[in-house]
Amino acid sequence: MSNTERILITGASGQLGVELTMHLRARHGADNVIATDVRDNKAVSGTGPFEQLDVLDSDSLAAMVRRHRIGTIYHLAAILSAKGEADIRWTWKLNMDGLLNVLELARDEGAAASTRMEIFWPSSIAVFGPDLPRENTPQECPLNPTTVYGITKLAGEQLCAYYHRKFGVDVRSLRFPGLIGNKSEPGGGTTDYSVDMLRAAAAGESFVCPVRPETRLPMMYMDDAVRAATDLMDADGSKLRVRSSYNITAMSFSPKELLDAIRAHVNGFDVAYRPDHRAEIASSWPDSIDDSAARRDWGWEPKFDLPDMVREML
Ligand code: AKB
Repeated sequence: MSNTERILITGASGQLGVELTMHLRARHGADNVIATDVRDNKAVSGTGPFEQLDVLDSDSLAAMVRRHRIGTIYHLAAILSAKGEADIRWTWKLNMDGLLNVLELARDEGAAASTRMEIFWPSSIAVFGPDLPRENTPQECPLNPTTVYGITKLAGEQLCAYYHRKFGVDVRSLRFPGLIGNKSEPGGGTTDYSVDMLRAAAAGESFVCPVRPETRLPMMYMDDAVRAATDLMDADGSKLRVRSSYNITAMSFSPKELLDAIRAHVNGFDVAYRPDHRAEIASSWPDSIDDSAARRDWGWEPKFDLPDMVREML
């Protein structure tokens, strides 16, 4: 990697950010991966360069990109589905203006420099609404999200496609399902119940689940999520036919199915169900999604299923 190709990660202290930062540092060298966030997390600030950055501050973002000679941005900073419902205006502002700042910067840098900047931006299964086939939800379908988070992801997908089409910005995106990992805390998502249930089981505690026992959702173990993001960024751009965001998935399960899988390892683990607003969000999302476009265009294939994931987590 040359020093004009350093990587910048926004939202690096978050659930995906921590694991992606660790992976990219192992691959490219710690000094070539600049982790940024509004809050410090020792898992990233203790393992390489960390700078405090608010993605709404476009001048600081641009200065940082020029100072570190950044060639690739993984723009992860966002508010997730469950938390987003508590502050609509803030969720819209952070999720949309943050992405717009990154896309505008990539457009300006692309016009000024001989090499183009590359952007990764995560979308989500939250773009889907309850009007769709719940099984094997297709890549192309009417999108009617039920949360402000889902609305920002849908608008963001369209912005990505627009900046690619109109200005040639090389922005690539995945519709992540629920992500499950054990190196960093999730925060504010509907699918976080799965990580919380696994943590309770590992700690020998009981668990109160906010999602109904039979509601199935698409999910993915963090190693697969990190590999999906980096494989997409490594892919030949001319083969990428989806410039909004690719469906990807690895497994689907309900809280009841997760409980059964945990009980194969932890005897007597106890779960009570107390559905709240997260249950409504969860039941508006697909059971499973069709990721054949990602498999076709850049060879996506998950490695972890439900039993593998539970074994790794516990
Ligand atoms: C959430 O639950 O909000 C996220 C997501 C599926 O985008 N994990």
